[in-house]
Formats: sequence, C-alpha cells, structure tokens
Amino acid sequence: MSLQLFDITNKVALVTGATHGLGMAMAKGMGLVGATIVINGNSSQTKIDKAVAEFKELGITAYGYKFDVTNESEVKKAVTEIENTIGPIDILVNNAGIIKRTPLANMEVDDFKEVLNVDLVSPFIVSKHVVKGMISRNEGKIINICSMMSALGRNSVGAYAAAKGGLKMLTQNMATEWAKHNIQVNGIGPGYFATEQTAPIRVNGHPFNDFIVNRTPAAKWGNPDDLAGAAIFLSSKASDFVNGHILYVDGGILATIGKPLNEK
Ligand code: GCO
Repeated sequence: MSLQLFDITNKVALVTGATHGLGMAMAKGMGLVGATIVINGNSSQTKIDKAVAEFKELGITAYGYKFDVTNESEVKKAVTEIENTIGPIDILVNNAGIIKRTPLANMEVDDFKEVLNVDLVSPFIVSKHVVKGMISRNEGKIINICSMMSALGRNSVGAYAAAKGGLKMLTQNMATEWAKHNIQVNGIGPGYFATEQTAPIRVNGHPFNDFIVNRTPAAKWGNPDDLAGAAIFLSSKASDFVNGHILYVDGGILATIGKPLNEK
C-alpha cells in the first residue's frame, strides 16, 4: 500500500460554488496535492477571477467558469467547453448551494422552490452532463456536499433540510446506477463550519453559537480546511470501493445526543 492511493495529481476536478467558503477550501486542498482545479461560480466574473488568482498564487493549476448550475443549457455548454479545453472531468464536487432561514409556516413557496432548485436539482443537472464522459471512460468520482441537515432537522431551515436530505438519497441513487461504470458517488456532510454562510449565526453571544459549541463533542466550529482530507479521500483510488456513503465531517455531532448546556 502506498500514498499513491490518495494521489489525485493532474486529475481534473470541477468544484461548483468554489469562489468562497467550503467549496473553495475543498478545491484548494485538492489543488495543493496536485489536482487541476476548475472552479465554478455564478456571482461575478471578478469574484471568479479573484479566486483563480488566489489558487494560482498557491501554485495550483486553476481555471474559472461562470455558469448557473440550475440552467441545463449553461451547464451543458460549460461542461463541453471544460472537457474540450482542459480535459475530461475526473472529479465532480457538487458544492454550490444556498440557504434561506425562515420558519416553514412563513416561507414563500417560491423561496422553498429556489432552495430545492439550487441545492438538489442542480447537482442532478451537473452530474447528468459530467457523468456521460465518466461512463464513456468507465471511471469517475462524484462528491455531493450534503449537510447535518441530510440527517437532522432544525428550526427555520426546512427547505434546506428537504434539499440536503434529498441530496443524500440522490447520492445513493447515483451510486446505485453508476457504480457498475467504476464511478464512485459519495457525499460529504459538513458539520458546523466557520464560513460566510454561517456568519449570521456564529457571532459571539449569539445563542446558536453557544449551542453549536456545546452540541459538538469537539467543542468548536469547524475550520473549512478540515474538509480537504475527506475531499481528497473521496476523489482518490483510496475510495474505489466506497459507494453511496455520506462521510460526515462534523466534530462528532451525529455521534451524540448532546449534553446539558451547563455541562462542560
Ligand atoms: C444552519 C447552518 C447549517 C450549516 C450546515 C450544517 O443554519 O443550520 O447554516 O445549515 O451550514 O449545512 O451541515
């Protein structure tokens, strides 16, 4: 056995929503061990270019593509362009996602649908167009970024939980259909990480901040860099017989019922 098991040198990895946050951290981690990184964003070309420049400063071979992951014609065009100019996509990380924190009883249907569209339908759209090449090459890795909300509910994130719960099952179904083509489809379930997305509920003194630190056996918010290892593992030969698995990187949250708030 050797470290080659984890070698993803020169593999082309498309990471959606990777101009910031967890997507950027996973893409950076994969790039630092030699993968060619293709990041996607839909916010602004400036933000994409800035992220690519950051990767290149680290010595990572990186490219940026602006397209809307919910728009199938944009996805199809981008995947074709990436594969024609950079090379076959060996690894796909479906990370792009949004969250709307609203109690279900007050949530607008359109807002609910938007969360499902970005967080659940877009991984299907992007995977559908990337997997064609993987099937033809009889090889590929797809990683869907799930969530604690793939397994647990929480007040005010019902649409997000529905999407991420669905993404867990979509991951299992993709694995069911594509494993025979030597394509491993798995998920990563991040716990609570210090990112822009969680900034509003992470401020010192915010009740949720204290709750998470108490609810997490590791007693802290995760550092986005903590996800790189899981991404590299699920992108490499080391996971060639792992299919439909959600790898939770959560500091132990799902391992425990928790403890009283006043218990240290
Ligand atoms: C929230 C958080 C979570 C985390 C993550 C947990 O409002 O509960 O934003 O959704 O971001 O998804 O896995």
